Amino acid sequence: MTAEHDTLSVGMAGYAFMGAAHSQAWRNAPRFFDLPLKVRMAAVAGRDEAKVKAAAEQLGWDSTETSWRALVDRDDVDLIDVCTPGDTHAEIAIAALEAGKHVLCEKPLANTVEEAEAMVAAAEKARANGVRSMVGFTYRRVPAIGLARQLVAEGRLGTIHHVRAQYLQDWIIDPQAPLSWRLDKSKAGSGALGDIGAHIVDLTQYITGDTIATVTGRLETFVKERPLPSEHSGLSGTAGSGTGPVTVDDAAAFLAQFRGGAMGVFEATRFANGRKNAIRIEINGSRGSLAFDFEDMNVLHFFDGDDSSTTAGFRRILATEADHPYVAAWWPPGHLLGYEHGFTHQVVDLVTDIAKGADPAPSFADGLQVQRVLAAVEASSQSSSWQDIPA
Ligand code: 4PW
Repeated sequence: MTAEHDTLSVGMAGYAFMGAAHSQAWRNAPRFFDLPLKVRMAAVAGRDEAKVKAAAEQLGWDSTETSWRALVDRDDVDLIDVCTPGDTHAEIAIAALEAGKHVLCEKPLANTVEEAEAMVAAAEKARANGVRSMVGFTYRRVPAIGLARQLVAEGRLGTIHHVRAQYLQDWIIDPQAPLSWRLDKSKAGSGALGDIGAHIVDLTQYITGDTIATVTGRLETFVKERPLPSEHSGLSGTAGSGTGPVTVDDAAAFLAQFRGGAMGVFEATRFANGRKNAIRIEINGSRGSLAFDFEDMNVLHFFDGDDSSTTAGFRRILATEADHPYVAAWWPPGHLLGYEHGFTHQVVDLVTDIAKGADPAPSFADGLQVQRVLAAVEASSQSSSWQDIPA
């Protein structure tokens, strides 16, 4: 921690889409929530000096560095927030943990199981010295998702039989959409599987409190060659001249068996024409069911099997009451929250745990477990077989 022990001083690596989302979270969390520590947005790092300076100005960082290593070396930085592509996660996070800095790392934790294992080992070693780490499965922090988990934990769904989850996007349906880093295996590790499939693996395990034991699936790349990008922005960027091969999956589909006995059906795709960021989850249990869609993220649908059959039906719960997770700090009921609030809630939980000396969740070990599921789906697609995930 900094000279003043009441302040958590943050350094962020990367400043694109995720960097912007994290920046607003570091800025807003102390303004809306009563945090146990002050937050200082000390520095942001990026390779291009002019661009990183402009980003710092726009996103609200006090200073800049042109390498992540310089950020890790700074004495006035207590926490490193890793918002870079997956191929750099392990190197940055491990160096930061070894330097005694807390780490928040974007998902998926790494590009391979081996990298994720090394990150977990570094996190466990650093933990002995009070250093904390967390992986950014942000959608856990949507109030309706928190409510879903609560209902399952209270037994309102009974024994879970079915877990159905889809993450549907369409931002590369145009074959002329450029070959951004998310379509390059050496940078991203995998495609729809790791980028968005990782979220539904984490979310379903989080809501049910169960873990996936075995999977069988298929990966598909519909467009195998794309224009090289002239510029990256948002998810995709703009096309330049020349083309290159797409080295990741455009879509992934898999079946899963949960350890507790539930059957899972999963689908992650960037080719669901018309679906922008639909994270759809439906869970059916012996006592009830619930359903969620991120494109209507303030709502949780709940079917209570104990209701009288004459009036039973899915009820639409608007998860904006003060007693729903995180909501009390924001607006009156019915005044909706959005995509960015999950990132803010993530910062709130992380800062609170750091101050308390508690272990934040999801941990790097949770990130490794998701990575193992992703690797198993990939192996299953290659071998047309079921693949077990170690407990
Ligand atoms: O939630 C998704 C992310 O995890 C976003 O829609 C984009 O895809 C950005 O990264 C992933």
